[in-house]
Amino acid sequence: MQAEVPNARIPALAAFLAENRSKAHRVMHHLIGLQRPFLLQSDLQDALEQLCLDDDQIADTALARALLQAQEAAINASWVYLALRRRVAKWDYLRIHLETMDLNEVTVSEFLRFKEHLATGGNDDPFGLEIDLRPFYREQQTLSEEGSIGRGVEFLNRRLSSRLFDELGKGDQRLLGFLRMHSYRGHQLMLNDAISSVAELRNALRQAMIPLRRRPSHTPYAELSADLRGFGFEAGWGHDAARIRETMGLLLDILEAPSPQSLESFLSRVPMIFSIAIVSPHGWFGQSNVLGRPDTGGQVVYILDQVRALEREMHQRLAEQGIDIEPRVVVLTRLIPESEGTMCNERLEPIAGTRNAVILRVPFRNAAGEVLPHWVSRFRIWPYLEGYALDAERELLAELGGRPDLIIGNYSDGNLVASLLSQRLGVSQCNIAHALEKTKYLLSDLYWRDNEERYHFSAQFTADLIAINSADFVITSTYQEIAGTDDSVGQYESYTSFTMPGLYRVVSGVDVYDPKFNIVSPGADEDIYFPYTDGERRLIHLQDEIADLIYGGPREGESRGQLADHERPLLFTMARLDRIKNITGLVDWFGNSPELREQANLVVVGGHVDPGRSGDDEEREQIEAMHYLFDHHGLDGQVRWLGIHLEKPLAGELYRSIADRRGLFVQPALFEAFGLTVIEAMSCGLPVFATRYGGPLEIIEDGVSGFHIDPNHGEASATLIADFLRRCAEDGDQWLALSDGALARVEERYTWRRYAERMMTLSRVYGFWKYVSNLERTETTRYLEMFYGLQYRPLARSIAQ
Ligand code: UDP
Ligand code: LCN
Repeated sequence: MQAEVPNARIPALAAFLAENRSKAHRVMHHLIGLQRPFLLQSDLQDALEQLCLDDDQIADTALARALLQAQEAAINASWVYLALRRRVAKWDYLRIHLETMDLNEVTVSEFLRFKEHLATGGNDDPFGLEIDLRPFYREQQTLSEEGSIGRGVEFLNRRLSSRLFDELGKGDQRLLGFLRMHSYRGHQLMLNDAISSVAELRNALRQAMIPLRRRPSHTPYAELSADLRGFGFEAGWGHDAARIRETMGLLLDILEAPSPQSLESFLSRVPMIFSIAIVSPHGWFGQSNVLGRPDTGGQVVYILDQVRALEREMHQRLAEQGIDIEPRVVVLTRLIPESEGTMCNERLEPIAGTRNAVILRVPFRNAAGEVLPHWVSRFRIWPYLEGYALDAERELLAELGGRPDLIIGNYSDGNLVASLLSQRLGVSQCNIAHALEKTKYLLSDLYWRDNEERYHFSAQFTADLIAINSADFVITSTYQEIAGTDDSVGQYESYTSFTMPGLYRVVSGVDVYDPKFNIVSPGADEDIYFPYTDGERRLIHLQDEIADLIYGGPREGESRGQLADHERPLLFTMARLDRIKNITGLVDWFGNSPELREQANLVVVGGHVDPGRSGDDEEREQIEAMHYLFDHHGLDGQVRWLGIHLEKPLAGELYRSIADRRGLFVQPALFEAFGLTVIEAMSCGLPVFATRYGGPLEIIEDGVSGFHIDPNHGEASATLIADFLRRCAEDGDQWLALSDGALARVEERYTWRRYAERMMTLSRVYGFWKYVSNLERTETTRYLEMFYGLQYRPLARSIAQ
């Protein structure tokens, strides 16, 4: 790892403060005058803007530049503490004395302590627990370039291949050991006992290649197996002579001089993954009637599509390697007896569109061991997870007839259960966050106690820290999910340092330069979300139903608003009615914008129109807010709100129908971790205006494949949309260019085919890595076990069951 270059801004800032005391004082005085102990990035920027209006020389000072770099300020009567983010995940902490203008750099621990002091009104604990995982990060194992973040597997391939090379005999020996350990239900694969040393392996490879070269390329493995076995090779090298030759050639290359490419190609062929367990305990997990419910959103769509893609890929790889085994994928979720018309009370449900993947549901039990009948919000499930993990393990082993080869966790709860299962079963663990709650709610760590009753973030953030650090690898949908952007903190990065006063302080919780992070973006089901121009595949029989949904009259308990003018283009949005999705925000912008109201109608699909049908407090609040906005702005003739769940084929056709009418999709979330609806709309060729906070910022190239909007500036967003509609009315090519841009972007980056291919390769490379470097993680595991036992368990147990 290269030594970090010091932040050049700091000496410049010190000099400025010393030489321009009165100017500096003016800035500081303004910040103190805001009378807030904590200022976030946007507050600091607003304050600076204000100051620059009064004095245009401030903008070009070292102090202004430092404030622009600051993500946070903590202020008391004597000091301003600043957290500067020099670049992605590289932070400096400093403090400025308000009278003397002295500047000192402080450690992250000191910075967090100061925050604790302010947040608790001086009641901070000088002996509070400090969590620091830095000593466990091996220097040589971390990336150094921010551009490499999220491409961990490439780094690992390079390291692995050079390690195999450097350590010559030792590295080869490890590879040999790895190849000898593969078997399936007692059947040895790859190598048998005839080969016990690297020299024998090389020799056997050369010997086997001679007859193999003489045989026609398409000679099936069955005709070659007896000869190969004689040399020491079992099934797994390929389904025909050509493939076997290639695989053996790759191994010979590696033994000669390993390169990252040959290592990855070789490992991607090793038959290691026959069964996968995918863990998603909390929600309504099913194939129908579950979407749009609180807690059950994109994660379910993602997992079901993922299962199909992974099973296909596993099947294909096993077939190519000449192994006649049906891969298994099991989605482990919760059995909910009071299933409200869903299949969530069924123990086993086959997954449509797969050969034999299933949903396996295991119930939660209360402290008395009784099955919990009702749904429990994802924010309150922590006390059930340990018992769930044990029950699920038993059922999983019975279902698969053995342990899985990979465990994939989903969301904070699934990742924690995946950690427990992986640890107990000795299986590789992959985490997928979908959304980390920490960055969604401002100051959710510092003021954790205020949110405890409703959200129990203390347990969730603790679980996150444990799961992230125990995972063998982490899949993210975007770069920004890991490390943010130049201006914003990444979701994982936000776990690097934070404090929950009275609980513990984290000075190093996650290292986003760790090669465990990999960006593998999901796609949208291509059978459902295809371009509006694909006439042959269009579901024409749904057109009347869609026209009725959009333009029809009232639907009892399911709709509000009836569109008066049928000629206008449609703005469409669809999401769960969470506060963070900001659908009410969009309706408000629309209501407030005469330009938008003149040019377009708005169609909203989400939630329930009748608050009595919702079992979720936050959703009910949003429903009430929607009704208020309809009344307040008089929207009934211009907004159609459908509180229904659409089956996927109907939703796909709806996106396309909106595109037929030259409409737009709007995703106005205050924060969106990734945003599957954005991908779905784009896959249908529907131009998208989506939030600049979160995944859509990366998915969409502004002005090329959609537009970014700022949900905090509704008026500006409404104007942007209205301007685009006006331009499209004058020149239809503008709409077409955006639509084509969206289609091209999705095809290039967001497909399940690419996802499955990457995922299967990653699991093998990390499996190999785990095998060759297993010992090195023991210390981390022990530390995490302690953290689990002493912090997580009491927090989880304190939540009422
Ligand atoms: N969805 C739906 N009906 C609804 C709301 C959402 O079918 O009423 C689907 C939508 O098509 C998408 C998923 O739910 O596939 C939402 O995923 P996204 O990533 O946009 O948001 P999340 O709900 O996961 O936060
Ligand atoms: C959860 C979210 O909040 C979305 O942004 C993602 O698209 C979804 O999960 C699937 O990963």
